[in-house]
Formats: sequence, structure tokens, C-alpha cells
Amino acid sequence: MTESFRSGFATFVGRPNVGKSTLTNALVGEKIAITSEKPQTTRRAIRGILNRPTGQLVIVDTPGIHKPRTLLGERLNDLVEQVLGDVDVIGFCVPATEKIGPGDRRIAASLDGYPRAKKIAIVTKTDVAERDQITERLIEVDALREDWAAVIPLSALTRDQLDILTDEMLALMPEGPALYPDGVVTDESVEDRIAEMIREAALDGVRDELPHSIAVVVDDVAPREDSDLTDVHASIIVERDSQKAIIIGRKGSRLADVGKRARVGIEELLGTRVFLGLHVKVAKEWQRDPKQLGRLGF
Ligand SMILES: Nc1nc2c(ncn2[C@@H]2O[C@H](COP(=O)(O)OP(=O)(O)OP(=O)(O)O)[C@@H](O)[C@H]2O)c(=O)[nH]1
Ligand SMILES: [Mg+2]
Repeated sequence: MTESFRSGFATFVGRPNVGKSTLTNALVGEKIAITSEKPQTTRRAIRGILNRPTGQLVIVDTPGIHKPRTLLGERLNDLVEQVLGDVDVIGFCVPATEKIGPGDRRIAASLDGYPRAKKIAIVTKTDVAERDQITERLIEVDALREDWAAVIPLSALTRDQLDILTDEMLALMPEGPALYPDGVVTDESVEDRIAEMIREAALDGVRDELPHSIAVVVDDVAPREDSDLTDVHASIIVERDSQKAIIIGRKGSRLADVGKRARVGIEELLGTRVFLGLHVKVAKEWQRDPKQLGRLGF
């Protein structure tokens, strides 16, 4: 008898910065979601697809759940809620290196609201944790709910235990055909992926509330005639003039650096050389403005 094919949707939840996007990328095998050491890096529901002979997993990467301080924050939490209502498997993530806190407890308890989904507890970042810390975290997280289908420690960075997680998630999926054709890793548009690569480069080295204030919109992607070159124009949007000055840097040095770093990934994605034109604009308090948020796709 041949094993049946399984397919379905999975998502990782947890506080900002616990490693959800890094884990998604590691499982999918390609960088589809940007990551950073700043909380609230992910702002969209990004689908990544993982194929195995026995099944297909569609992993939906979502923003971390946090106490919202802006309208954007509220919308991001709503987005996570929506995704959670749709998936077959929820992986609840806590980092091995940090004690479980009230935020983690609240998120774990909120999973009661999604009775249809099977739940897995995941202890992340084991590569930077002591053995005792990992054990402590496993015990702590295990006690948070009675219905964990599995409790798995892993490292997305060293890929330790990723296969165990994949097998476990596949086993929990319903029987069914592949939902995406072979070879598709994400349904994100090229423009969206480019915008996120630029935002990732722009996040590097900025502090305090500035990471939250940055949004990126791709204005144009155009292959140049008779040349192995694509022109990409994008706007980096911030909330205040003072932030604009920081992003641009002295004599434009910081912006040039952002462009240089973002271009590497964009060239790889497009398979051509790229001219990247970056323009910095101010949209006052866009995180709190429904009209601006709509325009930015939130
Ligand atoms: N050492 C180590 N670091 C990791 C691992 N996974 C993630 N990180 C780091 O943790 C930070 C946060 O990772 P992300 O994947 O962006 O976290 P996230 O949960 O998606 O965060 P939000 O999108 O803000 O909710 C980054 O600096 C990662 O490099 C891991 O397995 N080991
Ligand atoms: Mg993320």
C-alpha cells in the first residue's frame, strides 16, 4: 500500500523576534520572508511552500503578536487572528534563551480560540542556548497547554531538528492533493519581495522607533532594452523629516549603503543586473492613519 499524500496550511505564532520568519525560510529552503533582530519585522502573511514525496506544507509567516500601540499594530494582530482561523497546524514558538513571560502565556491561551488546528510547541534558537535552558524551556512550554501534538526544540540557524518538525507537521495535515504546483516557493509578487528586501536593508543599523516607521513601496520594475539590466525604482517611506535625514545619512552615504545591500538580493531574484533608484519620502504618522495604511496595503 502506498502512503497517502497530505497537504495543508501551517503557521507559527509567538511574540515578535522569536524566530518565526527565520524558521519559515529554513523550512522552505529559500529566503521568502525578511528577518531582523528588531521586533515586528514581518508585516504581511507570506506563504512559503515546502514539498516532500509524502505531502505539501503551505507555511504562512505572520507578524508577531504584541500589545498594539498604533493602528498598524492592531491591523497586524487582526491579520494573525485571521490566519490562525484558517490553518490546519499552529506552531507556537518560544526562544530557548528567554524565560516564558506573560506575553507567551497569553498567546498560548488564545489558541483555545482555534479548536480546529492541531498545535505544536516549538522551542527556537537552541544553537545559542545552554542545555539546561533548553530543558527548562521544554518543561515550561509543555505545561502551557494539554493539547500539544508535539513539543520540539530546534534551531533554524543550524537546521537542527527541522526534519522532525516537518515530519510532524505533515503527519498532522489532512489527506489531499498538492495545493501549489511543484517548484513554486511562494505566491508573493516580485514587487512585494523587492520591497521587503529593501526594507530589510533599511532596518539594518537603525534604532528605537525608526524600524517601525519604515515602509517601502516599489514604484517601477522595467527591463532595459538591449541590455542585461533592470531598472527598479522604489520609495522608502518614513514618518518624520528627522527620520528622513537619518535614512539618507551624511551626503547620502547611508541610503547608498542600503541600496548596495538590497541590490544583491534583488539581482539574485530577477536574474539580471539591477539599477536601483531609492527615493525617501515622508508620510506623517502613517502607522496611525487609516488612509495611508490603506494605500500601503494594510
Ligand atoms: N542563533 C539563532 N538566531 C535565530 C534563530 N532564528 C532566528 N534567529 C534570530 O532572531 C532574530 C529574529 O528572527 P525573525 O525570524 O526575524 O523573528 P520573527 O519571529 O519572525 O520576528 P517578527 O517578524 O518581528 O515577529 C533574528 O536576528 C534572527 O537572526 C536561530 O535558530 N538561532
Ligand atoms: Mg517575522
